[in-house]
Formats: sequence, C-alpha cells, structure tokens
Amino acid sequence: MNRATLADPPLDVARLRADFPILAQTINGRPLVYLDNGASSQRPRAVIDAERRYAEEMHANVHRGVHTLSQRATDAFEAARERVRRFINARSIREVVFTRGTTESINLVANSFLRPRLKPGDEILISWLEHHANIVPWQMACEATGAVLKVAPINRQGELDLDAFQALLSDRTKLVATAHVSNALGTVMPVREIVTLAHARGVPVLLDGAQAVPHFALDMQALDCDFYAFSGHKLYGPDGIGVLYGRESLLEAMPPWQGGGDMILSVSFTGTTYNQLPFKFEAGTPHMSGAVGLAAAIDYVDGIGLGRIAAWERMLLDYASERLSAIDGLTVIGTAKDKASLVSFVLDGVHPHDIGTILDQQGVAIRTGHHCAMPAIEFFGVPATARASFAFYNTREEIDVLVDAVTAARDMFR
Ligand code: 7TS
Repeated sequence: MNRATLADPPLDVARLRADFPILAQTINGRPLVYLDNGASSQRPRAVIDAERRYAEEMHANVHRGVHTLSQRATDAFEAARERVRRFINARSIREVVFTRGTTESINLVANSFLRPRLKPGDEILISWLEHHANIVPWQMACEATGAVLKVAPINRQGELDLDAFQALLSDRTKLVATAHVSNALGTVMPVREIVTLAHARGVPVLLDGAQAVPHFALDMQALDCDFYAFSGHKLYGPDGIGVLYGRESLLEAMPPWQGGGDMILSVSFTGTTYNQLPFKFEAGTPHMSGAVGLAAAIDYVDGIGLGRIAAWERMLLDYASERLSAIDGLTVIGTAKDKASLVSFVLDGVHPHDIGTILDQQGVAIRTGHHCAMPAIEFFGVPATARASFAFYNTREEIDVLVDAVTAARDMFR
C-alpha cells in the first residue's frame, strides 16, 4: 500500500497523545502500542485531574447533607448528569440513570422493564453478534418466566440479516435488544432500520452502545430508541460508571430494581414511597467521582470533536485492514461494509492466545479470545480471534508495529 496517499485528517495526534500519561511508557522494553481500546480505553490527564480534584475539594455523600461539601459533591454529580444528557441529546436528565456500566444498565432493563411484562411464550429478539451482557440477562428473564429468546442471523461478513430480523418480529415480541456496534467483529448495526421495524410493530428497542459511544456522536431523540446503555471506561473515562438512557414514559412506569437509600422519598414499615426519576433507579451511594470523571471525558472528547475522531479512526481501520489482510495466512473475521475501528483476525497455525503473548513481548496490547461474544465468534468456525481495536490516539506507525509483530508471530510457528 502506498502510505503517502493516505490523507491525514486534521488531528494532531502527537499533541493528543501527550494528554495520556499511560501511553508514554515502555512494556517489555518496547514503547507501548495500546490496541485494546475496545476492552477499555485510556484516560487523559483531564479525566484523572477531574477525579483527583473531586477527591481533594468536593468529596462527601450526595443528595444527603446540608453541609457545604455535600452540596458541592451533589452539584458536581448532577452537573455530570446534565453533561451526559447534552452529550446524548436526551430530552431530560430524568432519562439519564447512572449505573456501574453497560452490563448493569442492561440488567436494570431486564429486571425492571421486561420481567414484569413477560408471560410464557413471549419473545425477546436479539442478534447473533451480541456481547454476553446483551444475551445472558435476557436468557435469565426467559428462564424465570417461560419466555423465549429469538436470535436474528448474520451473514458471512458479520452483517445483520435485516429481512430475517423483520420476519422474527412477531406479536409476541416484547423487546428488541441489539448492539449498536459489535465488539467482536466491529460491525455497525443498522440501528435506524431496527428501531423503525420494531416500532412499526409497537416493540420497544434497547441498544447496547458500549462500542459505539467512543466513535460516533449520539442523539437519543433522532435515534428514537427506548433504552441505550454504555460504559464510561470505553469512552476515555473511569471504570465503574455507566449510563442507562431510558425513554421517560417507560422509566416512569417501571418499578425500582434495587432498594435502598436515595431511591426513596419516605419509608415506613407499612409502605415506602419511591423517589422521582432518575433517582428511583439509583439505590445506594453512587460512583460520584466516576460521574465527575465521565463528564470530564465527555468534555475532552467533545473538545476534539467526534467527527474528527471518526475520520481519523476510519483512516486507521482502512490502513490496518489493508495491511493485516496482506499477511499470508491471516484471515480477517468480520468484514461488514460498515465497521467501527477494530479488526478481529485469525492466523493459520497460531492460536490467538499465542499471538497475544508474542505481541505483548513487543509491547503491543491486543485482546485475544471470544471477546465475551461466543456465538458470534463460533459462527465463523473459530474458537477465538485476536482483536486490535483503535482509538484516536493510535497512529499508522503503531499499526506498522502490529503488522510486523503479527508477521513475526506467524514466522515463529512456520
Ligand atoms: N456490550 C458490548 C458491545 C461490549 O463491548 C461490552 C464490553 C459490554 C457490553 C459490557 O460492558 P461493561 O463495561 O459492562 O463490561 N466489551 C468488552 C470487550 O470487547 N473487551 O472487554 C470488554
């Protein structure tokens, strides 16, 4: 490939990389090449500083005290909620529930929204490429109620078969739940079509946005989904904090999932009155510094611009796909027309775990395994893949290091 023909979108990556202290280190004597952003991306200093400032200047318990620190913590926590609302263009902060992450957000919907509505024979429709977090909570709901999990197929490129999806929608379907972007294959799902088809039959839609949020600008009102789940740690923010967006009318009608402090207005032994939205779904002390850090991550990402991030990552994806596919013996798993910035692959004669170990010796961090999406990986007849997932702070030079390391791994086993 002629590297000189690749036009550089206007992103000063060298300057941006300096914002990420963790990227400046060596691993096994080599400069770190961090290509495991699909699992967790790294935090810029702005996020680390925001979390530290919270701890040094504001920390106390939220929504409880009249004292100054508690007010400061509450203000910071609620300002973070408003920042998330603006980022995803939700109508109201009542639609923004803080959770531990995508997994907890989906479990909240499974337990509070879905279970009380399910009768034996009802159906939940997902796709074949889901992360386990968007499979198992629905299976558990099915086990408890006698409902049935339906799975829409994918093709050999790893794209959803939209006709089959439509055909699987029925009068018994109580919820559609699909990824926005597949973590195992990188496929960008046709979420607008999914929402339109489901809503045409009156079926609500949950989108698992864990892998979409770092890559595209989101607009809940335009997307018109009913629930949207994501995690802070994939968006350059802290771990242990995530978001459930929910349409207000649905959240309003849902019972609380967990009981405890903060989710009540009054408690007596004869009965308890629940708090208003979104606090009804936030039992116990929340991850306050995490929310503050998430807001700082959103400020940081917005400061760069998701459009510019997407353009840079597109370039990285095209470059990596082209160079990796040119390696003799390497097969890319997941070749959808519309992909986000990751490449899953297998190498003839080398187990993905061995690829991961050999790459680590070169300072290159990738993920290997089934990526918590066993059905999606097994669909391609392999037990595991190696996955390189990119962020805006990655460079073409890093992809060159990846390609050289993968080639060396192949040669070691020849
Ligand atoms: N859904 C998708 C599509 C994901 O990629 C992940 C995490 C989750 C849900 C769960 O998110 P959590 O923050 O609640 O754990 N995916 C990955 C991954 O691809 N490698 O490590 C975690």
